[in-house]
Amino acid sequence: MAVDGIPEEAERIASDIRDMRVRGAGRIARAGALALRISAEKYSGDSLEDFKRYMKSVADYIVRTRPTAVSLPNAVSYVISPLFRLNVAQSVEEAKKVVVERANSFIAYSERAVEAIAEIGSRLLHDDEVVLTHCNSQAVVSIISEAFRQGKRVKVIATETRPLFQGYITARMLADKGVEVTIIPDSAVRSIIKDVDKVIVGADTVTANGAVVNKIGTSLIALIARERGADFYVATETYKFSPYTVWGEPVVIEERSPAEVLPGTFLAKNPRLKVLNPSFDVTPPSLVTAIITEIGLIPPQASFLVLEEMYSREAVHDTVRSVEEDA
Ligand code: RUB
Repeated sequence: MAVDGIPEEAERIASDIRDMRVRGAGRIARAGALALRISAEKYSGDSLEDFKRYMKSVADYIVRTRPTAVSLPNAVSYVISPLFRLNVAQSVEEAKKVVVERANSFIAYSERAVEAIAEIGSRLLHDDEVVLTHCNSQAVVSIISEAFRQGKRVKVIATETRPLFQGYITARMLADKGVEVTIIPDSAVRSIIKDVDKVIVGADTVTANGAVVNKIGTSLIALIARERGADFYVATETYKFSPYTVWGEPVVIEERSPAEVLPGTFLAKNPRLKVLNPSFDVTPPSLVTAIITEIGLIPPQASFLVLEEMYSREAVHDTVRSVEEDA
């Protein structure tokens, strides 16, 4: 249920995330931070306690839009958690300023992180290599684009990515930059893996033990890459590492509508048919060569250390180091 008084723009961002007009874990996180900023800026009451309660409901509402990518609760928590610390703001105006600054800081950090990942990841790619990717990840596209910009003639194989075909977005983005891209059906991966040097995929969540949650089909590709001996890299910003998994919380795998898999008319004619449409799967750390992050290339087994570095005991809910600290 929508939140009373939530501005139209923030409501639109929530429905854009829910209906996947805004998609991909990084973009979702930035959109969530923006929705909180807009909600704070447009708030017109003068009770600090009411403002905090209102921001908490907006935050919960935004987090509920899609369940799997931890970048969303991490971003939301980064933006509003200071409000709930003692003496951070004495008035609604001061509290609004805190939210606006934290949202801007998150968005700036996130954009810089993708650039850093592009820089680090591009060093792994060499002239004439063939890279296979799955779904549409901004982190992956930025790595391949950067390698291409440096003059490396990398070729890309993009899976279609059923049922919503996000692979077409990847293919178009890279082809527009001049990269040679070949689209394959998801089921062709094992047939073409002999031509692939490296697999690079994005992530929605990385757990404390280094398992990677990404678009459905990713774990099959990882298995095939292992069978063939091809490197399997994951490109992700550190705010996709899940602090919740440290405490044993399972990652919720989003189950989407059957209508994404089969046309409604077919379903209507076959009412006894069941359709499963899980949107993500889990790749175990043993199948991941390394994780490319903005703080460097890390083995999946070091994921807990990344979380430990990101979270101090005092501020367990701050999900990214502030841009100021970093500068
Ligand atoms: C997108 C997906 C992407 C990750 C990483 O799934 O699985 O690989 O979100 O993307 P959906 P990015 O299309 O269902 O959102 O690197 O852009 O954050």
